Amino acid sequence: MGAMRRNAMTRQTERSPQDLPLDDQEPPQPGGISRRGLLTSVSLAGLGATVGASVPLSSNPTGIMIPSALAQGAPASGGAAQPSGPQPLDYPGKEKGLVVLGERPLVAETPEHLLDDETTPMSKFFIRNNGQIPEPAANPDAWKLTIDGEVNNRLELTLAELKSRFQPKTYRMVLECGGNGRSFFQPQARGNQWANGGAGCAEWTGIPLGEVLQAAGLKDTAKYTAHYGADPHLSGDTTKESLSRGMPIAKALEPHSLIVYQMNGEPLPNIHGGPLRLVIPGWPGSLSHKWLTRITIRDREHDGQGMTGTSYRVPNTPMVPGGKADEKDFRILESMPVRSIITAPANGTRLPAGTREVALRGTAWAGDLTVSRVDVSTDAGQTWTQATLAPPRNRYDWSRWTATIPLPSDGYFEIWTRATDSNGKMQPPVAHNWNPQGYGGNTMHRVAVLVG
Ligand SMILES: Nc1nc2c(c(=O)[nH]1)N[C@H]1C(S)=C(S)[C@@H](COP(=O)(O)O)O[C@H]1N2
Ligand SMILES: [Mo]
Repeated sequence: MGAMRRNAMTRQTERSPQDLPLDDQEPPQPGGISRRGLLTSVSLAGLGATVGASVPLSSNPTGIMIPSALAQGAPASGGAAQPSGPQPLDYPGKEKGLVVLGERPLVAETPEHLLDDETTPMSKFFIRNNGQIPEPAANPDAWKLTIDGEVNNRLELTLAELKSRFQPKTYRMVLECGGNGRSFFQPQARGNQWANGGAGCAEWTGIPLGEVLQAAGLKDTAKYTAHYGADPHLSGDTTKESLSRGMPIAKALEPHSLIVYQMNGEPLPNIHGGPLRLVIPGWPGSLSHKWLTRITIRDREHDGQGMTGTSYRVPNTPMVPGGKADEKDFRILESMPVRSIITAPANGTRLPAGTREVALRGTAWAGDLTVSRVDVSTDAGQTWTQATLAPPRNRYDWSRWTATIPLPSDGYFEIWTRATDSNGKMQPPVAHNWNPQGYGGNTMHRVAVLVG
């Protein structure tokens, strides 16, 4: 993995011969290996030592999981990753169990079984970049943020001034990539092939964005934000933004929309946008701008990098999967859909013969909404058992859940989980509302266990 490490460390100085596709538009990985296959082998690798033989899963072309005997592509178990297999992340401060989905820009996801902590530690938190990773700030307190556009008083604040002028808030909140769950779309959608690990839930400390906007004095014409950061475009072209998204003023004024400088009580690390980033919970992670330098208030919807075409947009009229998109009929994806994942046992766990029940742990969240219930099944959804939800700490926190379910016999089981949101919408069994860049995929999560 030395080579990977070097790549990660030298990325900043690389120059691309041509513009790489941006905003989750990377083409599918060569080799045709499905993300589900890759993920399986990753969790198996982590399990080999403690549970012996493991139970690979993969998927057939309809996206339904099938046992390994019928699957192709995934290495059998254990050992070092095959050249074509999952690439463990090698990055300072990060667990090797994270899986690299792309090296340039650096993108890595957290396998579901590593999201088993109440609060996701920095070491396990997913990474999503669209451009280069900037050099760490030499003097974080001198970092400057500008608020301009449709405001009465343009503000230029250092991080030190921001901290001294405003009252900080700390909330535990889910940050989730808009493409989370993308790998479950059929046919394959464009972009990083996330399973369910393009998400994490950390304690974020910062200043409510709304208070800073009020201090700048929003004009009546203020309608939408536009976010800018210090990460250079992959090509090195200084006239281009790696990403520049925005949101309606009402979302910006929500008390949980924060300008963040601490993650889990520590100064925000460079890889997560330190010293200063936005955290805009419930909506696609791309709104949570890292290395934040400027917010421009606009009198209309933003049209920056990642706002147009089919980027972070979904069709109003359901389209034929794989068909041609009518971009005029697309709308911006706002609140993320409901999702539940099983965080223990890990996919591929082998339980001793005679085991007749299994304790499950998991977590669920629902964009702007709350999770009203989580159910689990061991018979492909014929019967369901309701899980017990722990109360979230604050709005936008995830809901940890537990359940104990009977295992009627030895043999092969798949445990399924599905969450229902506070509007009564439940996760579907297959990815729904296909779109070219695969947003909003929230299929039920499944793990395989073998008893005996
Ligand atoms: N400046 C900047 N901010 C950014 C991005 C980026 O490429 N550049 N990526 C966004 C996307 S798509 C996501 S999902 C989150 C990921 O945050 P993380 O890397 O801290 O997990 O950051 C967002 N903020
Ligand atoms: Mo994202």
